[in-house]
Amino acid sequence: MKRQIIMLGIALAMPITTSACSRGDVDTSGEAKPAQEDQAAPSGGEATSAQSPDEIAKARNLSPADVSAALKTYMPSGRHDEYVQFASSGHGGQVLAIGLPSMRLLKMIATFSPEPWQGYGYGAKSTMDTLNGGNAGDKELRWADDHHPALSETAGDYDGQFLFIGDKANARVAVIDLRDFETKQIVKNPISNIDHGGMFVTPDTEWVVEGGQYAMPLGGGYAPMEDYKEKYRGHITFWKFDRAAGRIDMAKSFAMEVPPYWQDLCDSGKKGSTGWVFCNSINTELATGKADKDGVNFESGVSQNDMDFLHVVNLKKAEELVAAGKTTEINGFNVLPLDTAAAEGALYFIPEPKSPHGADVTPGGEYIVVGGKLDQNATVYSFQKIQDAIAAGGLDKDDYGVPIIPFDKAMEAQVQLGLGPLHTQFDDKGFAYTSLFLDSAVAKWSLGGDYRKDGLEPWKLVTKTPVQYNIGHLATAEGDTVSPDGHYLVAMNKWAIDRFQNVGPLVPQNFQLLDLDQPEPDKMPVIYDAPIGVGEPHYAQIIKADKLKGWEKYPEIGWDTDKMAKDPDAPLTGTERVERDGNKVTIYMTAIRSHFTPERIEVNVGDEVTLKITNVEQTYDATHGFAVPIYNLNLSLEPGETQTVEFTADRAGVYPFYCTEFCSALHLEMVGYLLVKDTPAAQ
Ligand code: K7E
Ligand code: CUA
Repeated sequence: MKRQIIMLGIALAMPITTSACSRGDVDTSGEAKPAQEDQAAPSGGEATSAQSPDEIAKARNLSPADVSAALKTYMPSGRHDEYVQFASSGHGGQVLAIGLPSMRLLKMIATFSPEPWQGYGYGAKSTMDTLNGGNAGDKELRWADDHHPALSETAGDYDGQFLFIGDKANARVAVIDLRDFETKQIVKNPISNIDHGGMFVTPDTEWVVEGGQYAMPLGGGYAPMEDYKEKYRGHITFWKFDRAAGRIDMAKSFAMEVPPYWQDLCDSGKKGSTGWVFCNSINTELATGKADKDGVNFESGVSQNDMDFLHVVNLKKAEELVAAGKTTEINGFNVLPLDTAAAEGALYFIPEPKSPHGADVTPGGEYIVVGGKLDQNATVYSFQKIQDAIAAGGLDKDDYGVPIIPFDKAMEAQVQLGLGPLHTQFDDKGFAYTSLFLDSAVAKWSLGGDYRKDGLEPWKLVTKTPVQYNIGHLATAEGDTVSPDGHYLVAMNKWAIDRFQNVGPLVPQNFQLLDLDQPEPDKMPVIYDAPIGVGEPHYAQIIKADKLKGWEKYPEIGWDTDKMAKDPDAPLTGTERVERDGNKVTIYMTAIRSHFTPERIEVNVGDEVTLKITNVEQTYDATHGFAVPIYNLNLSLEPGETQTVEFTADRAGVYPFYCTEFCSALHLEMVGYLLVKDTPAAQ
């Protein structure tokens, strides 16, 4: 058994290697391989003057399947996509908005990292405040490894209002307002340095759930790894979301202390299971890594046990305990202690096989599906059975006093899918779709219970589609809500190898679109390959485009994008001026096609300058930029927006500032001069 674990470990680490490794007693029959030289995909075909569809298809070497794929995904100029996929960009630190089915990139929403086009993090005060809100004390954090986007929900359906995304690298959460697609808040988890970047909302978005990951002493202090079992802990953090304010309310949020197993991904209960949260975990072995030549490294240390623990959280109960004051404070943050959570029925465990990853609740909330990275099955738990087992009582406890629900008392089905099942999504016809990392495939399988009114055998593999290559997450349209749409599935593949033109050894990510609207249920062909030039994406959610009600311009001229209200002090046409108070200079400026007012600013070296600027346009898309060389200032001003920048004019000289958006025929003339005189500022 041990050998198998290690061999599978190699297969995991080296997903697409050929015969030289990952053989032995492991079934690698389904292992994906890139196309070899001699069987490489044909070129896209040459440019052709052919005009009829048949002639074009022939000239470009397109099969009938290629032609249908093209017709299913092609979007004529000016026509809008039916869905928008919000995808993480991983350590790119931003969020991608991609139209489906065309797979066109619509926007990369600046989130955790500065982004010049959106004027994010280059002086604009609202953006600096957002980024600085995510600092860890005096550590300015300017990148993130975002994993899981989570759209806000109403009654378990996406409502198109907000998007949350978690930063694995630094245990942070960002809040994006989908009225203007701008990041409004970043919160740093005060008790942990790292998490999984997993974000999951409860069905009405009262809570944004952050699953932890690598255990550490909560609060961030030091403890030797020899004290791992006693002093290291995991957490699941529940961020309270204030929808009216559009912000996470730190004071009403709390974390649940959990054992130092590595909590991984969570999902919220839905419908009947609302009020419960499920998180898979790894490292119930309490492995602490290889400290010397005789030690066991994490890779195999964490893979010893046949079962880890699915964490089952009674969130309603946890809320009651928090309301009753049964919390402690760590770094000023409410923490529900492990022994309290365990003793009071807020936390249970259920064994889950083998290196689990992903916990996904079915649309009706009846079942929880867990993938096992080193398993061949998706394991399905029944919420009702879990409730029955809890009610029956008499449960054994783990070393930390957490009651354990026996596997066979909670398990509904195990569905043999193939190698390396990870994540699961759903459609509107009672099917589930699970990514198979080692198989490099998407598995479609039938749910049971009330989902099976069509006479099909329940809990059975229906079909698999190979993807290129080694899929991590997948997303179906609204596929983790109470009412999935089906239609499309995006496979988010970890490797792309030979699928695109070579651009050097760092290879684009490959999102593949699969068509779920085939007449035969055992067909789900890949109909589009979209190279993603930032990485590494993890999860994505796909929302019906008509649920998004983004603004075309800000509602009033002089809009404060942080407060989402008119700034009473905003410069407006006719109120432009320069005010001086000692060495403090305040400039009230406007921008309109094609000039700034004022367009000549004179200050003394050492002056402290506050510049407020309003784009007074009300025309859709009439954005102006404001860039000052050398001072590292760069704003993007959408119609109606007011921004503030503060800087010290500490370098004398002449600095032509200009508009960075080609806004009109006289855009090049949209310029002004910042003159910093070498006369020292008044004190
Ligand atoms: Cu990449 Cu959701 Cu962080 Cu799986 S996770 S792949
Ligand atoms: Cu405004 Cu160019």
